[in-house]
Amino acid sequence: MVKLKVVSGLLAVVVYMVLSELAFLDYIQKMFHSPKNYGVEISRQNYMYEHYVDTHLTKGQNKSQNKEVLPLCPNTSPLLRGPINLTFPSELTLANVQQKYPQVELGGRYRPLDCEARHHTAIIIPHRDREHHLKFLLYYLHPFLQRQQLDYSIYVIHQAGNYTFNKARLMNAGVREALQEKEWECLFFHDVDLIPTDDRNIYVCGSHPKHAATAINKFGFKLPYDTYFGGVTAFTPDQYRTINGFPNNYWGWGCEDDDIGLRVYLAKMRVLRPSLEVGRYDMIKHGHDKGNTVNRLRSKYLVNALENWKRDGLNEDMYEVISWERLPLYTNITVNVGTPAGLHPPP
Ligand code: NGS
Repeated sequence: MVKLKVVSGLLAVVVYMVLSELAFLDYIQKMFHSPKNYGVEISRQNYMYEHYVDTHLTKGQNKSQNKEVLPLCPNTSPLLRGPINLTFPSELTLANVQQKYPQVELGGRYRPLDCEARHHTAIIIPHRDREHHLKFLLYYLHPFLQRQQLDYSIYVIHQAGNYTFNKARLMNAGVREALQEKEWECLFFHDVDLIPTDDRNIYVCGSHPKHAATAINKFGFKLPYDTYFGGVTAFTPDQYRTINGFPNNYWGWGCEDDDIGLRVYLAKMRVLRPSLEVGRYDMIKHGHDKGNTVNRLRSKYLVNALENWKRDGLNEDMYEVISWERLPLYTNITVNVGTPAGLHPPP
Protein backbone atom coordinates (compact mmCIF):
# COMPACT_ATOMS: atom_id res chain seq x y z
CA MET A 1 0.00 0.00 0.00
CA VAL A 2 2.76 2.42 1.07
CA LYS A 3 4.78 1.39 -2.00
CA LEU A 4 1.81 2.13 -4.24
CA LYS A 5 1.43 5.60 -2.71
CA VAL A 6 5.12 6.36 -3.19
CA VAL A 7 5.05 5.16 -6.80
CA SER A 8 1.92 7.18 -7.67
CA GLY A 9 3.38 10.23 -5.90
CA LEU A 10 6.55 9.95 -7.94
CA LEU A 11 4.55 9.45 -11.10
CA ALA A 12 2.56 12.64 -10.39
CA VAL A 13 5.80 14.58 -9.88
CA VAL A 14 7.23 13.27 -13.15
CA VAL A 15 4.02 14.10 -15.07
CA TYR A 16 4.02 17.58 -13.54
CA MET A 17 7.67 18.15 -14.53
CA VAL A 18 7.09 16.93 -18.09
CA LEU A 19 4.03 19.16 -18.46
CA SER A 20 5.87 22.22 -17.08
CA GLU A 21 8.77 21.56 -19.43
CA LEU A 22 6.38 21.24 -22.40
CA ALA A 23 4.61 24.48 -21.45
CA PHE A 24 7.99 26.20 -21.16
CA LEU A 25 9.15 24.94 -24.58
CA ASP A 26 5.82 25.94 -26.13
CA TYR A 27 6.27 29.43 -24.68
CA ILE A 28 9.73 29.77 -26.25
CA GLN A 29 8.64 28.19 -29.51
CA LYS A 30 6.06 30.95 -30.02
CA MET A 31 8.73 33.67 -29.90
CA PHE A 32 10.69 32.19 -32.75
CA HIS A 33 7.90 30.98 -34.96
CA SER A 34 5.44 33.84 -34.88
CA PRO A 35 5.30 35.79 -38.12
CA LYS A 36 7.22 39.04 -37.51
CA ASN A 37 5.54 42.32 -38.36
CA TYR A 38 2.28 40.50 -38.72
CA GLY A 39 0.92 41.13 -35.30
CA VAL A 40 -1.50 39.40 -33.02
CA GLU A 41 -4.35 40.65 -30.92
CA ILE A 42 -3.76 40.65 -27.18
CA SER A 43 -4.80 37.27 -25.83
CA ARG A 44 -7.17 37.67 -22.94
CA GLN A 45 -6.16 34.32 -21.56
CA ASN A 46 -2.57 35.12 -20.61
CA TYR A 47 -2.62 38.85 -20.26
CA MET A 48 -4.80 41.30 -18.49
CA TYR A 49 -5.98 44.47 -20.04
CA GLU A 50 -5.13 47.33 -17.81
CA HIS A 51 -8.47 48.96 -17.32
CA TYR A 52 -7.70 50.27 -13.91
CA VAL A 53 -4.85 51.93 -12.11
CA ASP A 54 -3.70 50.27 -8.93
CA THR A 55 -3.78 52.74 -6.13
CA HIS A 56 -2.83 50.40 -3.30
CA LEU A 57 0.85 51.16 -3.84
CA THR A 58 0.60 54.80 -3.00
CA LYS A 59 -1.96 55.09 -0.24
CA GLY A 60 -1.32 57.74 2.34
CA GLN A 61 1.72 59.36 0.78
CA ASN A 62 1.76 63.04 1.42
CA LYS A 63 5.35 63.88 2.17
CA SER A 64 5.61 67.33 0.74
CA GLN A 65 9.00 68.88 0.10
CA ASN A 66 7.56 72.29 0.99
CA LYS A 67 6.35 73.29 4.40
CA GLU A 68 2.84 73.76 3.09
CA VAL A 69 1.04 70.44 2.58
CA LEU A 70 -0.30 70.11 -0.93
CA PRO A 71 -3.49 68.21 -1.68
CA LEU A 72 -3.03 64.81 -3.33
CA CYS A 73 -3.27 64.95 -7.11
CA PRO A 74 -6.55 63.63 -8.50
CA ASN A 75 -6.85 59.92 -9.35
CA THR A 76 -7.06 60.78 -13.03
CA SER A 77 -5.04 63.73 -14.18
CA PRO A 78 -7.17 66.50 -15.74
CA LEU A 79 -4.21 67.35 -17.99
CA LEU A 80 -4.37 64.22 -20.15
CA ARG A 81 -4.88 64.81 -23.85
CA GLY A 82 -5.13 61.34 -25.37
CA PRO A 83 -3.54 60.61 -28.76
CA ILE A 84 -1.09 63.06 -30.30
CA ASN A 85 0.76 63.20 -33.62
CA LEU A 86 4.51 63.50 -33.50
CA THR A 87 6.79 65.62 -35.61
CA PHE A 88 10.58 65.47 -35.60
CA PRO A 89 11.84 68.98 -36.32
CA SER A 90 15.33 68.61 -37.76
CA GLU A 91 16.51 71.89 -36.24
CA LEU A 92 15.62 70.84 -32.66
CA THR A 93 18.61 70.79 -30.28
CA LEU A 94 18.95 69.51 -26.74
CA ALA A 95 19.41 73.12 -25.63
CA ASN A 96 15.98 73.97 -27.15
CA VAL A 97 14.39 71.08 -25.28
CA GLN A 98 16.01 72.31 -22.07
CA GLN A 99 14.65 75.83 -22.59
CA LYS A 100 11.20 74.44 -23.22
CA TYR A 101 11.00 72.64 -19.87
CA PRO A 102 12.49 74.96 -17.22
CA GLN A 103 10.29 73.35 -14.56
CA VAL A 104 12.34 70.12 -14.77
CA GLU A 105 14.85 70.00 -11.93
CA LEU A 106 18.48 69.05 -12.36
CA GLY A 107 18.86 65.33 -13.10
CA GLY A 108 15.58 65.19 -15.05
CA ARG A 109 13.43 65.24 -11.90
CA TYR A 110 9.93 66.66 -11.81
CA ARG A 111 7.11 66.88 -9.29
CA PRO A 112 3.78 68.59 -9.88
CA LEU A 113 3.75 72.07 -8.39
CA ASP A 114 0.15 72.31 -7.28
CA CYS A 115 -0.54 68.85 -5.90
CA GLU A 116 1.28 65.97 -4.23
CA ALA A 117 1.97 63.23 -6.78
CA ARG A 118 0.29 59.88 -6.16
CA HIS A 119 2.92 57.97 -8.12
CA HIS A 120 6.72 57.98 -8.09
CA THR A 121 8.36 56.54 -11.19
CA ALA A 122 11.96 56.16 -12.32
CA ILE A 123 12.47 55.96 -16.07
CA ILE A 124 15.53 53.90 -17.02
CA ILE A 125 16.87 54.32 -20.55
CA PRO A 126 19.81 52.18 -21.73
CA HIS A 127 21.94 54.15 -24.14
CA ARG A 128 25.00 54.43 -26.35
CA ASP A 129 25.49 56.61 -29.44
CA ARG A 130 21.81 57.47 -29.81
CA GLU A 131 21.91 61.18 -28.88
CA HIS A 132 19.60 61.96 -31.78
CA HIS A 133 16.89 59.60 -30.48
CA LEU A 134 17.41 60.68 -26.90
CA LYS A 135 16.77 64.30 -27.79
CA PHE A 136 13.37 63.50 -29.33
CA LEU A 137 12.45 61.10 -26.55
CA LEU A 138 13.17 63.77 -23.91
CA TYR A 139 11.27 66.33 -25.96
CA TYR A 140 8.12 64.19 -25.85
CA LEU A 141 8.54 62.20 -22.64
CA HIS A 142 8.86 65.13 -20.20
CA PRO A 143 5.51 66.74 -21.10
CA PHE A 144 3.90 63.29 -21.37
CA LEU A 145 4.88 62.43 -17.78
CA GLN A 146 4.01 65.90 -16.53
CA ARG A 147 0.51 65.63 -17.96
CA GLN A 148 0.20 62.44 -15.91
CA GLN A 149 1.08 64.42 -12.76
CA LEU A 150 3.82 62.01 -11.76
CA ASP A 151 6.81 62.52 -9.52
CA TYR A 152 9.47 61.13 -11.83
CA SER A 153 13.12 61.16 -12.74
CA ILE A 154 14.82 60.11 -15.97
CA TYR A 155 18.00 58.03 -15.75
CA VAL A 156 20.03 57.44 -18.90
CA ILE A 157 22.41 54.53 -18.39
CA HIS A 158 25.25 54.91 -20.81
CA GLN A 159 27.55 51.97 -21.67
CA ALA A 160 31.20 53.05 -21.71
CA GLY A 161 33.67 51.78 -24.32
CA ASN A 162 33.10 50.03 -27.65
CA TYR A 163 32.47 46.46 -26.63
CA THR A 164 29.16 44.90 -27.81
CA PHE A 165 26.10 46.50 -26.21
CA ASN A 166 24.60 44.79 -23.19
CA LYS A 167 21.21 46.36 -22.60
CA ALA A 168 20.34 43.93 -19.84
CA ARG A 169 23.34 44.81 -17.66
CA LEU A 170 22.55 48.50 -18.15
CA MET A 171 19.00 47.89 -16.89
CA ASN A 172 20.24 46.15 -13.73
CA ALA A 173 22.76 48.95 -13.19
CA GLY A 174 20.00 51.54 -13.69
CA VAL A 175 17.80 49.89 -11.08
CA ARG A 176 20.53 49.72 -8.47
CA GLU A 177 21.61 53.31 -9.06
CA ALA A 178 18.10 54.79 -9.22
CA LEU A 179 17.07 53.04 -6.01
CA GLN A 180 20.09 54.44 -4.25
CA GLU A 181 18.79 57.91 -4.97
CA LYS A 182 15.18 57.35 -3.95
CA GLU A 183 12.86 54.49 -3.05
CA TRP A 184 11.03 54.64 -6.36
CA GLU A 185 7.83 52.66 -6.32
CA CYS A 186 7.89 52.00 -10.04
CA LEU A 187 10.69 51.32 -12.53
CA PHE A 188 10.03 51.91 -16.23
CA PHE A 189 12.47 50.34 -18.70
CA HIS A 190 12.40 52.40 -21.86
CA ASP A 191 13.96 51.90 -25.27
CA VAL A 192 15.46 55.18 -26.46
CA ASP A 193 13.82 55.00 -29.89
CA LEU A 194 10.23 54.55 -28.72
CA ILE A 195 8.00 57.56 -28.20
CA PRO A 196 4.64 57.09 -26.52
CA THR A 197 1.86 58.85 -28.39
CA ASP A 198 -1.07 58.54 -25.98
CA ASP A 199 -0.78 59.91 -22.45
CA ARG A 200 -3.57 57.66 -21.19
CA ASN A 201 -0.78 55.06 -21.15
CA ILE A 202 -0.01 55.93 -17.54
CA TYR A 203 3.55 55.31 -16.39
CA VAL A 204 2.67 53.73 -13.05
CA CYS A 205 3.12 50.18 -11.80
CA GLY A 206 0.43 47.68 -10.96
CA SER A 207 -0.01 44.46 -9.04
CA HIS A 208 1.77 42.57 -11.86
CA PRO A 209 4.64 43.54 -14.18
CA LYS A 210 3.54 45.67 -17.07
CA HIS A 211 4.23 45.63 -20.78
CA ALA A 212 3.40 49.14 -21.97
CA ALA A 213 4.49 49.08 -25.64
CA THR A 214 1.63 47.00 -27.02
CA ALA A 215 1.09 48.89 -30.27
CA ILE A 216 4.26 50.06 -32.03
CA ASN A 217 3.98 51.58 -35.51
CA LYS A 218 6.77 49.28 -36.76
CA PHE A 219 4.58 46.25 -36.01
CA GLY A 220 1.41 47.72 -37.49
CA PHE A 221 0.18 48.86 -34.03
CA LYS A 222 -0.19 45.28 -32.88
CA LEU A 223 1.95 42.85 -30.92
CA PRO A 224 4.56 41.19 -33.14
CA TYR A 225 3.89 37.98 -31.19
CA ASP A 226 1.76 37.05 -28.24
CA THR A 227 4.55 36.84 -25.66
CA TYR A 228 6.38 40.00 -26.83
CA PHE A 229 7.67 41.81 -23.75
CA GLY A 230 9.96 44.44 -25.26
CA GLY A 231 10.20 48.17 -25.84
CA VAL A 232 8.75 49.59 -22.65
CA THR A 233 8.10 47.51 -19.52
CA ALA A 234 7.54 48.31 -15.86
CA PHE A 235 8.11 46.60 -12.54
CA THR A 236 7.85 47.59 -8.92
CA PRO A 237 11.24 47.06 -7.23
CA ASP A 238 9.80 43.96 -5.51
CA GLN A 239 8.53 42.49 -8.77
CA TYR A 240 11.92 43.17 -10.33
CA ARG A 241 13.71 41.45 -7.44
CA THR A 242 11.33 38.49 -7.70
CA ILE A 243 12.36 37.83 -11.31
CA ASN A 244 16.01 38.53 -10.36
CA GLY A 245 16.12 41.38 -12.90
CA PHE A 246 17.60 40.99 -16.37
CA PRO A 247 20.05 38.21 -17.27
CA ASN A 248 23.63 39.51 -17.53
CA ASN A 249 24.95 37.49 -20.42
CA TYR A 250 23.06 38.65 -23.49
CA TRP A 251 25.57 40.59 -25.60
CA GLY A 252 24.16 42.29 -28.70
CA TRP A 253 20.66 42.50 -30.12
CA GLY A 254 17.74 40.29 -29.21
CA CYS A 255 15.99 38.17 -26.64
CA GLU A 256 16.98 39.81 -23.36
CA ASP A 257 13.41 41.14 -23.34
CA ASP A 258 12.00 37.69 -24.12
CA ASP A 259 14.10 36.36 -21.26
CA ILE A 260 12.55 38.68 -18.69
CA GLY A 261 9.11 37.92 -20.13
CA LEU A 262 9.96 34.29 -19.47
CA ARG A 263 11.12 35.13 -15.95
CA VAL A 264 7.76 36.76 -15.26
CA TYR A 265 6.08 33.57 -16.47
CA LEU A 266 8.42 31.33 -14.44
CA ALA A 267 7.83 33.45 -11.34
CA LYS A 268 4.11 32.77 -11.90
CA MET A 269 3.21 36.41 -12.33
CA ARG A 270 0.92 37.76 -15.01
CA VAL A 271 1.40 40.72 -17.31
CA LEU A 272 -0.63 43.93 -17.38
CA ARG A 273 -1.00 45.66 -20.71
CA PRO A 274 -2.71 48.82 -21.88
CA SER A 275 -5.12 48.29 -24.76
CA LEU A 276 -3.84 48.51 -28.34
CA GLU A 277 -5.60 51.86 -28.60
CA VAL A 278 -3.63 53.34 -25.70
CA GLY A 279 -0.30 51.47 -25.69
CA ARG A 280 0.80 53.19 -28.89
CA TYR A 281 4.37 54.16 -29.74
CA ASP A 282 6.21 55.55 -32.72
CA MET A 283 9.61 53.97 -33.25
CA ILE A 284 12.22 56.32 -34.70
CA LYS A 285 13.60 54.55 -37.76
CA HIS A 286 17.18 53.24 -37.67
CA GLY A 287 19.28 50.23 -38.68
CA HIS A 288 21.16 47.91 -36.32
CA ASP A 289 23.98 49.74 -34.54
CA LYS A 290 27.53 48.67 -35.23
CA GLY A 291 28.08 47.93 -31.55
CA ASN A 292 24.83 46.01 -31.20
CA THR A 293 25.03 43.16 -33.68
CA VAL A 294 22.45 40.38 -33.61
CA ASN A 295 23.23 37.95 -30.82
CA ARG A 296 23.48 34.56 -32.53
CA LEU A 297 23.49 32.74 -29.20
CA ARG A 298 20.24 34.31 -28.09
CA SER A 299 17.98 31.30 -28.64
CA LYS A 300 20.42 29.08 -26.77
CA TYR A 301 20.40 31.44 -23.80
CA LEU A 302 16.65 31.60 -23.82
CA VAL A 303 16.30 27.84 -23.66
CA ASN A 304 18.64 27.87 -20.66
CA ALA A 305 16.59 30.53 -18.89
CA LEU A 306 14.82 27.91 -16.82
CA GLU A 307 18.10 26.87 -15.18
CA ASN A 308 19.66 30.32 -15.10
CA TRP A 309 17.10 32.83 -13.97
CA LYS A 310 17.62 32.52 -10.24
CA ARG A 311 21.38 32.43 -10.55
CA ASP A 312 22.07 35.12 -13.14
CA GLY A 313 20.56 38.57 -12.79
CA LEU A 314 20.19 41.46 -10.40
CA ASN A 315 21.82 39.38 -7.63
CA GLU A 316 25.18 39.69 -9.41
CA ASP A 317 27.17 42.88 -9.38
CA MET A 318 28.13 43.24 -13.05
CA TYR A 319 29.03 46.88 -13.53
CA GLU A 320 30.96 49.79 -12.10
CA VAL A 321 29.99 53.44 -12.22
CA ILE A 322 32.39 55.65 -14.15
CA SER A 323 30.46 58.88 -13.76
CA TRP A 324 27.16 60.17 -12.46
CA GLU A 325 26.05 63.60 -13.71
CA ARG A 326 22.86 65.47 -12.98
CA LEU A 327 22.16 67.15 -16.31
CA PRO A 328 19.23 69.54 -16.83
CA LEU A 329 16.98 66.96 -18.53
CA TYR A 330 18.23 63.63 -17.18
CA THR A 331 20.69 61.92 -14.89
CA ASN A 332 23.52 60.53 -16.97
CA ILE A 333 25.14 57.48 -15.43
CA THR A 334 28.06 56.06 -17.38
CA VAL A 335 28.97 52.51 -16.47
CA ASN A 336 31.54 49.91 -17.38
CA VAL A 337 29.81 46.56 -17.95
CA GLY A 338 32.99 44.84 -19.11
CA THR A 339 32.94 41.89 -21.54
CA PRO A 340 32.14 38.18 -21.13
CA ALA A 341 35.71 37.93 -19.77
CA GLY A 342 34.92 40.18 -16.81
CA LEU A 343 34.81 43.83 -15.82
CA HIS A 344 38.54 44.28 -16.42
CA PRO A 345 39.44 41.72 -19.08
CA PRO A 346 43.14 41.25 -19.79
CA PRO A 347 44.17 43.32 -22.83
C1 NGS B 1 12.05 39.79 -31.56
C2 NGS B 1 13.23 39.56 -30.64
C3 NGS B 1 13.12 40.53 -29.48
C4 NGS B 1 13.03 41.97 -30.03
C5 NGS B 1 11.86 42.05 -31.01
C6 NGS B 1 11.68 43.43 -31.60
O1 NGS B 1 11.98 38.86 -32.55
O2 NGS B 1 14.23 40.42 -28.64
O3 NGS B 1 12.09 41.11 -32.05
O4 NGS B 1 12.90 43.92 -32.04
N1 NGS B 1 13.11 38.18 -30.14
C7 NGS B 1 13.68 37.15 -30.79
O5 NGS B 1 14.53 37.25 -31.66
C8 NGS B 1 13.20 35.79 -30.30
S1 NGS B 1 13.01 45.34 -32.66
O6 NGS B 1 12.37 45.30 -33.95
O7 NGS B 1 12.37 46.28 -31.76
O8 NGS B 1 14.46 45.64 -32.78
O9 NGS B 1 12.84 42.90 -28.99
